[in-house]
Amino acid sequence: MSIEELQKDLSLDELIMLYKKMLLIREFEQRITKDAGKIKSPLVHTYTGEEAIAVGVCAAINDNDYITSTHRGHGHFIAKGGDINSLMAEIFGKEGGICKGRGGSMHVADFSKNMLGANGIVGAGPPLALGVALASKMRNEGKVVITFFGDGAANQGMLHESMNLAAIWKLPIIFVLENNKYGWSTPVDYATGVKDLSIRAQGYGMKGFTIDGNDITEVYRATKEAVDLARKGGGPTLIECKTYRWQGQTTMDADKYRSIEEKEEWKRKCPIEAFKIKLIKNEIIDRAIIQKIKEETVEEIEQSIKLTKKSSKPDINTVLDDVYKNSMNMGGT
Ligand SMILES: Cc1ncc(C[n+]2csc(CCOP(=O)(O)OP(=O)(O)O)c2C)c(N)n1
Ligand SMILES: [Mg+2]
Repeated sequence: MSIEELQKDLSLDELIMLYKKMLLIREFEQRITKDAGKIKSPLVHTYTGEEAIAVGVCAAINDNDYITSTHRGHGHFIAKGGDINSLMAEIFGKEGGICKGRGGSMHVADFSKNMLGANGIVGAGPPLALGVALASKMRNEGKVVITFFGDGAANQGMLHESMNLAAIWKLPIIFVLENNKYGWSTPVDYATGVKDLSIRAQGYGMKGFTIDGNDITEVYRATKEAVDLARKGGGPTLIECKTYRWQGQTTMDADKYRSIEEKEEWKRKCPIEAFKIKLIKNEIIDRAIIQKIKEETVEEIEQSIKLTKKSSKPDINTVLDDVYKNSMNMGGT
């Protein structure tokens, strides 16, 4: 999709915001990667290289629409409008974190933004999203639900059960498959018998597209089409976004299973650089604006590091607060 076409939907400020958000995700994660040793849980999964997906998808939905995320959830959290100070503090296990330091990187959630949570269980987001989409339909709310998941999760039974139910009940849900070529160290072409995973949509009677997940304009266009269909009662869509993660599976991964050439090839397809070049060509931003955005972004992140350092550790006496719901209050037994 060209920038001119995108401009029919988005203002200049909104286009620049897409660039800023991708950069914020990139810089945020590169900064925490430097401090990874201080994070209590060593399993921090970065989204570096995949930023166009979260930002492009979230630009095509409304604030009151929902998302469910994965173990690689910082990008989804930021793209849905989550506050980076509360994200930073959560990752470092501090009281000021969005889940008061109880969740950590893999369980960030911001219900005030309808970001329903990252999830340490691969493939567990789609069935949760299915329930939310069913509620939206039964209450006639007109809200759509996006569920992000990976190529590894694409082979999980719960995903397929969710796609089947979503299709037969025509639920307003969009399955966003982030195909970064690996499920941990397992290559997708070893684990899967088809070239394009979106073909699986046909087996459930829903629409499916495969797109370049590093091109934010394509991600936006495909999501918009799926959202329009879902809001009209046309049911779910599967969007497969081809992409690549630049870093190891986690900050602890030696990452020996991928060649240097392959990593370099994908770095040349950087989603942020690609969008930046399009914006410059269309005279929407120039070198001075780019520099200013970069400086502001770095400053914002440094401020959040300072706030995180000041935030206290959760008091051990409150360890069970907000973790269990009193079943009597829920009408249970
Ligand atoms: C049910 C389950 N099985 C296995 C794991 C261990 N695990 C964590 S991430 C991961 C790979 C997931 O790959 P993919 O869905 O492609 O997402 P990506 O990490 O590439 O973003 C695995 C196997 C898990 N967390 N949950
Ligand atoms: Mg993967």
